[in-house]
Amino acid sequence: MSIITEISMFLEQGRVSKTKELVVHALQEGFLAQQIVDDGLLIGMKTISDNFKANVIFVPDVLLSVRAMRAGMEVLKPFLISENITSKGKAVLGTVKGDLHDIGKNLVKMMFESKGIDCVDLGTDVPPKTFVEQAIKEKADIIVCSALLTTTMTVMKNVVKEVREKGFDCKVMVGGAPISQRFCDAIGADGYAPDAASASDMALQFLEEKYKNKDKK
Ligand code: B1M
Repeated sequence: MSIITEISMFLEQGRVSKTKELVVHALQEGFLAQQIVDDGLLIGMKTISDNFKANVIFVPDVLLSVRAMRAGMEVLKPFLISENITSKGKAVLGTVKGDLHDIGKNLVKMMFESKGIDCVDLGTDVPPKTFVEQAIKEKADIIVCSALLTTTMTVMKNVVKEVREKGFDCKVMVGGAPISQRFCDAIGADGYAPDAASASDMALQFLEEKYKNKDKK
């Protein structure tokens, strides 16, 4: 079994120190940090996510795997930053008002950072006004809204409304278990992504498009 597969396996088992130890070894063996994230940590997290949805595993298992993911990412962060030396843009992220679920949002943040996108994390329970005020203050290119509850997903509509009313040049991306492309279209958001990896790919596309013909400020 390759060391990268072992990393996925230990992450799935929620083995925090073992995951961290193997990430260190993988770096020593010459694997790129990005490869360890994509083929090791995120593959493990995808299995966790799938098993969770299928009720094969439960909250404590997820929380342990998330801790293992964080431990691995802590080791990799400096390497990811140096592999992506220049910042590709900035995003403000948060879980919408009334909603305290942050595991998915934190994964999105990690993926963005691993792709060289600076992140300002507003945390959970974030009102629409705060998303927009902070985006303007930080000169962000993208606002990322996460929601896990059918009762809070509607808050995203007000984030879009607030951004458009302020006339601020910024994409609004939405995601989270109850969100769909149809919902994204209905509220006029710029993009929906079903998971953290595709969210970061979409964000990179938006940034490439925005800075194609102009320098980043
Ligand atoms: Co809650 N919870 N929870 N919960 N919780 C759900 C969401 C629920 C589906 C469980 C259920 O009933 N089966 C249900 C919602 C039902 C509904 O609205 N349809 C629910 C409920 C009802 C509640 C409470 C109301 C329970 C209560 O108190 N009666 C309460 C609400 C509190 C609040 O927020 N105000 C509550 C509380 C909690 C805990 C605090 C115990 C805990 C959260 C801990 C934390 O986040 N720090 C918790 C948890 C852990 C869950 C489940 C079990 C797991 C969620 C999770 O972390 N998944 C969840 C059941 C489930 O999903 N099967 C459930 C793993 C995570 C990696 O996936 O967040 O979906 P996810 O992120 C994915 C994608 O969605 C995507 O990327 C990630 C994968 O790469 N993504 C984005 C997420 N955000 C994105 C943003 C993007 C793009 C992609 O932007 C572009």
